[in-house]
Amino acid sequence: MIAQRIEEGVGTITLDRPEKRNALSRELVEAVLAALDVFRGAGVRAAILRAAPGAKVWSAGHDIAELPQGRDPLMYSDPLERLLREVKAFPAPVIAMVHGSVWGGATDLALSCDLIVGDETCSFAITPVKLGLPYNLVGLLQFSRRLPLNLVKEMFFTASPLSADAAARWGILNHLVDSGELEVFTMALARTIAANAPLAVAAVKEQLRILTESGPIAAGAFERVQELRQRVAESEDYREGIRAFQERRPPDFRGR
Ligand code: LCV
Repeated sequence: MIAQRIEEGVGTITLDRPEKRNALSRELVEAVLAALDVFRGAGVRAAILRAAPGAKVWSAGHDIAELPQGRDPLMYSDPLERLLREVKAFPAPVIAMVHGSVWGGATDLALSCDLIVGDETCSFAITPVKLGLPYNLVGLLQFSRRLPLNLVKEMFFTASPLSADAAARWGILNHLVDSGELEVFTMALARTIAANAPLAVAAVKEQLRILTESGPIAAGAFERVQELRQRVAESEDYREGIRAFQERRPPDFRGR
C-alpha cells in the first residue's frame, strides 16, 4: 500500500497501490497517516510524498468506491480530509514529488503539501463535477487562495488536467524538473530544509498555516455554502456520476 523510509532527517512516503492508481482509500490514507506519525516521533525535518518509480498516475484521488452516496462525501471526518489537515499541521515541510497525473482530491493533497516538485509528466485535475459533486469549503478556499480565480473556475468547470508547463506557470509547482532529475532534485531540496533549524522551520510553517487559513466568513454565507453542497450531493446526478464511473461510460447528467 505504501513504502516509508527515513534517511538523513528526511522521511519519504511512497504511494504504492498501482492496481487502483493510488486511489486514496481509507486504508491507504490510514497507512500514510501512520507513517507521518512515525516521522513525527522520529523528528524528521522534511518529508517527501511520492508515487512508486514509473507510476503513470501519482494518485487518482478519493477512492470512488468509498464515496458515500446521497450525501456530501467530503465531510470534515472523511479520511482524505483528515490527511489534508495532517499534512498541513505536520511539524516539518512536506514536499509532493510528482511524476504522473494527479486527480481530484489528490490535487488537493498535493496543494496541501508545502512544496510541489513535478516533472514533465505531471498534470493536475480537480474533478468533482465529473461525478456530479460540488466541492467543500476548505478545498475551495485552498484553491482560490493559491490560484487566480479564472484558473480555479476553469479547472473546476472543465475537470480537465492542467499540464506540467501550466502548473509551473501558475505557481502550482515550486520547480519543474526533468523526470531523470526529479528524485535527486527533490531529495537535495529536502536536505537543504533539513539542515536548517527545525524548530524555526516548524514554527514558520505553523504561523503561515494559521495566517493563511484564518479569514472571517459570515454565518449566513457559511450556511449558504453548506446548503449548496448538501443539495447537489443529494442529487440524482451525483448517483449517476458514480454509476457512470463504475460502468466505465460517460455520465448522462440531467441537472436534477
Ligand atoms: C477508485 C479507481 C480510481 C478512483 N477510485 O486506469 O475531487 S473530487 O471531488 O472529485 C473527489 C470526490 C475525488 O477525488 O474523486 C475521485 C476523482 N478521481 C477521478 O475522477 C479519476 C478517476 N480515474 C481515472 O480517470 C482513470 O482511472 C485514470 C486516468 C486515473 C487512470 O486511467 P487508467 O486507464 O490508467 P483505469 O481507469 O483502467 O483504472 C485502473 C483501476 O483503478 C481504478 C479503476 O476502477 C480500475 O480498477 P479495476 O481494474 O478494478 O476496474 N480506479 C482508478 N481511479 N479514483 N478506483
